[in-house]
Amino acid sequence: MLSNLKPQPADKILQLMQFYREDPRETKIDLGVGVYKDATGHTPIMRAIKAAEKQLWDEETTKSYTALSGDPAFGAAMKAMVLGDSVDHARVGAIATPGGTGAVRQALELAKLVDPETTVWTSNPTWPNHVSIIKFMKLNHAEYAYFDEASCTVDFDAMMDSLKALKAGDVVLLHGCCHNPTGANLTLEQYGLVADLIAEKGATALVDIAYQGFGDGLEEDAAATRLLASKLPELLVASSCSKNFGIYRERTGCLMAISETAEQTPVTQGTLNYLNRQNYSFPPDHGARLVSMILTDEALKADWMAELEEVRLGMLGLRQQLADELKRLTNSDRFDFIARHRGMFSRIGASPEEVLKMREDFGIYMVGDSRMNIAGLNAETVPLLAAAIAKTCK
Ligand code: PLP
Ligand code: TYF
Repeated sequence: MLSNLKPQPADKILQLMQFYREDPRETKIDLGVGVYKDATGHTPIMRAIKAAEKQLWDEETTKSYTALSGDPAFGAAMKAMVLGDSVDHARVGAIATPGGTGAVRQALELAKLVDPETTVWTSNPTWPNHVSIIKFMKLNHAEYAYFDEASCTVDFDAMMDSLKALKAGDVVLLHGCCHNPTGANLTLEQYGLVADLIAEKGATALVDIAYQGFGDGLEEDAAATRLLASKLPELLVASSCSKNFGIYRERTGCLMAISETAEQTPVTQGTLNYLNRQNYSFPPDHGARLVSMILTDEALKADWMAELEEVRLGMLGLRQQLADELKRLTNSDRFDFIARHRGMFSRIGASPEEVLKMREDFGIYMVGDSRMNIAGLNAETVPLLAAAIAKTCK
């Protein structure tokens, strides 16, 4: 059997991590994989996570199975954090999943269960794993226009134009905030217009929200998801705790499925539980438990929010510094979009050749589509990056 296997294509982002490690230059700068790093290049464990882990070590009395949905307290805490009071929580089914990726996968499993012929729409571009999972599951895939390469902003007219081709039953995958890989986001008003179109066409929206708290703030970043939840009869939401709680390797995510009525919820919840059982049985608990401990304890939550805010403001400061430096060096406002983008990433509109040249000449590692991780910078490396961009990008 195994001798029949063919090599699979490598993940370009993870491959870049390897290239970076192998580069001996001391001045190299890692702007690749989407992991938060502080000014020293370290990915810290958040204070509230450490505190919750200590408390858990003291208080946890069993490691027995939880429930197929995961701990219901986690689902409740995630509904509150992501959805707020935009919908009656009695309409929301929720399962813990292995990371936000698990939540996306389970959302697509749900769509496939209803209709294996369904078409899933993603933005062009999107996080590459969206497309590879859709294809791996043999679902139909379509793309909607999203990014204007010249201005590095959202081309909203083109987006709406492509979504006119939506059919009833299609699934539209939207980034809830902090679009990956571009950093360019819809305004709340535009999300509202997208929601109206999705409703008119009888399609289903699937929101992937992996960076809540990294853009404009914890509440602000949830605003689009909440608007969609309040406007649409049904909604799927895949939420990740990897970045905003800094618990990447714990694999903590949540899929929420909002039914039109509370009467539907038991069947929706039962189906989510069933999907967990078919795919991996009980979901991981450790990260989910830390998250629900933090979100339900006033002091832990306040400390977590304060640290998350430091992280967010740090990235915004780096954005502004980089945009200012590029304005000075290029004597133009061409790169002003970097300060207007939100989240960890900005796609800066450099060609693959220019990206490679910056890697070879300056040891700057960004993804081939010219996506850079803002958190890979610090106040000292921003001028080096700005100089490299100004020298390399036509
Ligand atoms: N969705 C997007 C757009 C992402 O960038 C990520 C990032 O890692 C995820 C989902 C899921 O992350 P994880 O599975 O590590 O929680
Ligand atoms: O886009 C990123 O960099 C993050 C991390 O297969 C990531 O979302 C990258 C690739 C991958 C899984 C996670």
